[in-house]
Amino acid sequence: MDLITFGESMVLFNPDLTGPLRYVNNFRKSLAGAESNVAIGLSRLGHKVGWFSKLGNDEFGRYILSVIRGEGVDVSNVVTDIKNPTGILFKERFSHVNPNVYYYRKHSAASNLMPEELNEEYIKNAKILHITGISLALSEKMRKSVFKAIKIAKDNGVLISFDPNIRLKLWPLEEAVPVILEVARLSDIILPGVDEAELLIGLKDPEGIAKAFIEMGCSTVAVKLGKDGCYVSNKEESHFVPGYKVEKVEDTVGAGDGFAAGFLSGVIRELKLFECAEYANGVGAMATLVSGDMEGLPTWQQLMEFTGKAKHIDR
Ligand code: KDG
Repeated sequence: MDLITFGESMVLFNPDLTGPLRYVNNFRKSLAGAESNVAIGLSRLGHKVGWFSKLGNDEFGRYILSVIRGEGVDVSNVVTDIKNPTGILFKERFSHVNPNVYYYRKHSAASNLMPEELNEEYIKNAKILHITGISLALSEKMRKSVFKAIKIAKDNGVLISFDPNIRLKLWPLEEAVPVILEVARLSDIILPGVDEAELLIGLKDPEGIAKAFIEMGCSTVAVKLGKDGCYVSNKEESHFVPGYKVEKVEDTVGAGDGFAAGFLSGVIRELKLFECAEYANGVGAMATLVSGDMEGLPTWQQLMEFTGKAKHIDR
């Protein structure tokens, strides 16, 4: 596999109206989950990707499995939980701010994924292991699973990519910071948002942030700057890479996962740091054009057209 990742995927219920959920009667069902978003993004970009988790023995679990499998992602290591249900979440949309997210995932199947349920061979044989801070927040078991996966990866020369993905609805900042920084120190590639970095290390300027993570031991840092693009750095070079202008943002949730997929696609293709950043910005921007957490993620051809590197032929 070019990359494997694991974490909780959930059924997302998206309201058909803006405003408080108590007035909404209709929802569109779709898929959410930071790690599966990255896996699907990379699969659409043409890579061999695996995702695993623990799913409930229920219709929502079967739905998630079939969607992710249908996107061409390997799901052969997914575990079924006969006791606990698949998690779900609702979005609540208002036109002036990012959507609110309400989780129903306490004691979910995924938060019960245990270290002994990891397939060592599967992790050992991947080029990259991608993890996020969401898994660290879910439960003690899941946190231990992440640290075990990191250990297997490090012992076998598998590159570790880490998106801190701070979710303050899942754990308090005081608990999150030391754990996330511990994982950051073990990671090769780190993809923090500029606001997340401020929460983690108290710095606001992208150059200072990148320098701090490189001093912690990361070899590559991509600081996400939202619509302004990103700042990327490794030991040899650094660049500010501007973002792409989009006409109408439909949904910002999932843009960071799109960014990760675009960046990691560049890493897998062994592109220059600057190009990895361009593609990260491109996929991140495209993810915001469509409602839903992963629906807007492009194929490689679509990304080339969006970034002006190929011509679009519409008929
Ligand atoms: O990054 C997008 C994710 O936040 C979303 O798909 C849901 O995984 C999710 C979470 O835990 O918030």
